[in-house]
Amino acid sequence: MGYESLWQKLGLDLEAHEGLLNGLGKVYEQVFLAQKNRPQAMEYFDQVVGSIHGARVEELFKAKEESRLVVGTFCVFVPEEIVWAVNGICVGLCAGAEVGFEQAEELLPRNLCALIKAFFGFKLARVCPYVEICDFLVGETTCDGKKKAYEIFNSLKKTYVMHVPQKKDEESLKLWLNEVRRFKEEIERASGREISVAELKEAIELINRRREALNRLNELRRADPPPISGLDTLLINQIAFYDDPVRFTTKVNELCSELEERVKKGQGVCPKGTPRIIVSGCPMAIPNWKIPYIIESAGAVIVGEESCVGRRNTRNLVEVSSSTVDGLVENIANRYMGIDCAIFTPNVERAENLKEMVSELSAQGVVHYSLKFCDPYTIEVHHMDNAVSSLVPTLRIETDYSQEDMEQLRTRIEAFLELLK
Ligand code: BJ8
Repeated sequence: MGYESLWQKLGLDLEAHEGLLNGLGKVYEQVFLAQKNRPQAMEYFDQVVGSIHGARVEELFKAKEESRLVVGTFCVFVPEEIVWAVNGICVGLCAGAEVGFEQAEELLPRNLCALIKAFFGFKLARVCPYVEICDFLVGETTCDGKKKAYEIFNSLKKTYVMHVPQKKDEESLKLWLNEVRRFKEEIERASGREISVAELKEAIELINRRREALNRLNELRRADPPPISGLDTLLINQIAFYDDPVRFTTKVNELCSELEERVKKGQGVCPKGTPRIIVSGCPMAIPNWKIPYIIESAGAVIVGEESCVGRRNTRNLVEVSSSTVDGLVENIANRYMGIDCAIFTPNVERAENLKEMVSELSAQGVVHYSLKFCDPYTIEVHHMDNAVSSLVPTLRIETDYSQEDMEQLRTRIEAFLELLK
């Protein structure tokens, strides 16, 4: 593939890394390439995955040689606009595979969500070039698992932690605004640059454009039949976290133009009348495709993701109407406080947002998805289900990254889809 020397420079375990990429390639073929009626423009996203640890990592490596700051994050609460404003690069890092778990469990309890174990596992097994290339990582005080795990992770890789409040009152917003200001100072210090109004506006517009392109894509899924599968849309949302935002936005818009043509002609990824599902809950980091794969290979189509790797990450844009840096920072803080993550109490907007999605996307069923040991989402299912179960049938799933429960999940999902016929 030609990237070995790069991976070696980054200190990867080449043998383990090769095993990971080979495994990923096989799964990708089975899950994505075997789909029928895929849009032509998916070719770009297939290429991105085909070179998942190659071309983009090389770009980051070159950026570092030009002294650009590269920052890794694990949560959509980190205001990436501030990193882009110093001509830095922000990379979303959450790992979605059972890699290095044995090593991770030497440092962490076994009964911890797979997402946290995976980001430790990828680091400890030395198979993620993105973690290695970052100057530092940014964590957040969201769930207890992540909050406490960052204390340990900091000894493996420098980790700066943002304080995310747990309520949405006025005092919490003040706290959060100060955190965003503190983060801006940290980024300015690390990059050696002071952010100007023009730079911050440009960065806000850059990320707004990416969110708008993803929203355009989501809108197109209202059609019956939808012009694109849930699997492909999830993949695009996953790639959004690490691809170059300008190129990515262009490619998503090109795809949307193709999809608009499909919708006009009544062409879809599945027959008209295919059961339409929304998946709601924990984020699905790349390459976590287990549940969408089961749902779509069982004959339904996913029309929306109520998730951070989905609508939660794109719903709101940052206002650009301010002529001062602090005014723009305030706009950023306001936008991010609108995120309806389950770590908030109460979290009423989330149920409202899910209801809205069900109606806008004409969904016929909701699958509540939680990672095992994720308290915030597993507990919040109660309210979420109360909000939508009178509108459509719902199914609660708790799982992890292992493949052992595949057949059991398939049986439950197939039985659920029978209800929708
Ligand atoms: S804004 S959802 S990305 S915190 S699954 S690690 S919550 S125990 S990922 Fe999240 Fe930010 Fe919220 Fe989104 Fe903890 Fe649950 Fe694990 Fe989770």
